[in-house]
Amino acid sequence: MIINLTYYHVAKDVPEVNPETAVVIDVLRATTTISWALKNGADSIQVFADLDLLRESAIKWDANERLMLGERGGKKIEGFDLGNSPLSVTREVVNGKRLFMSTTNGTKSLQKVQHAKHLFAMGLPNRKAVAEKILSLQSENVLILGSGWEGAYSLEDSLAAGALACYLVKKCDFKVNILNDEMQAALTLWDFWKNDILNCLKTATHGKRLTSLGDYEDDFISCSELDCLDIVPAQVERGVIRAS
Ligand code: 3SL
Repeated sequence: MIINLTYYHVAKDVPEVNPETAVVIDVLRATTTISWALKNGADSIQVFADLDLLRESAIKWDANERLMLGERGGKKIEGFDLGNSPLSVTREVVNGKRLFMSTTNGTKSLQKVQHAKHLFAMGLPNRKAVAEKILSLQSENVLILGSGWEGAYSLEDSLAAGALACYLVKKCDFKVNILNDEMQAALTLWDFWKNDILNCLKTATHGKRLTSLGDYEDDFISCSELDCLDIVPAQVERGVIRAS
């Protein structure tokens, strides 16, 4: 048995094939928010790239059981219930609800690989949980996709891709093949920053963007915490994610 690992840092680079297992990463902050929302009892999260489609779908849902959340350019979308902070998806707010979500980059990455047999969303807090799920599935081909920023590379997603690959290489009883240079570089990046994750997130361009928008210190802390969540957000039907 082998695991072949490939990493793409932006959706447009992903080849038009349906991967067996895909893991989407948006450390700052979509996949961290998704993981915390499910941990805090959200029923499910439906992701959209298009805001009109999101509104059309949300309106059909019982008003007491739905929330619209998301951001554009880091800022909450007007008329939405929540922005995209992992701190906002508390149990009191999300428990039992369907979350209709759209973000600048993360939800687009999730849509890009929505035809994968298994699709998971991962941030640093649930790195171990997702890695253990992959090992239990014995998937031979795992495609890891970062979200970047509007088509550009992001340091923090590559860091998390390296963190996932590092865990798999260490814990896997069988051979792990690193299939592309991006995956190799992500592993090196993880090795460099693994003891200073918070600083890495703040150094990243998107970290600096958030810092310029206001006080995001608690978001940075939440997004940088490693292996503290036992949640595996998994796509259960096209565009709909539940805890598994
Ligand atoms: O780009 C995204 O998908 C977001 O996660 C960005 S933000 O951190 O909410 O600004």
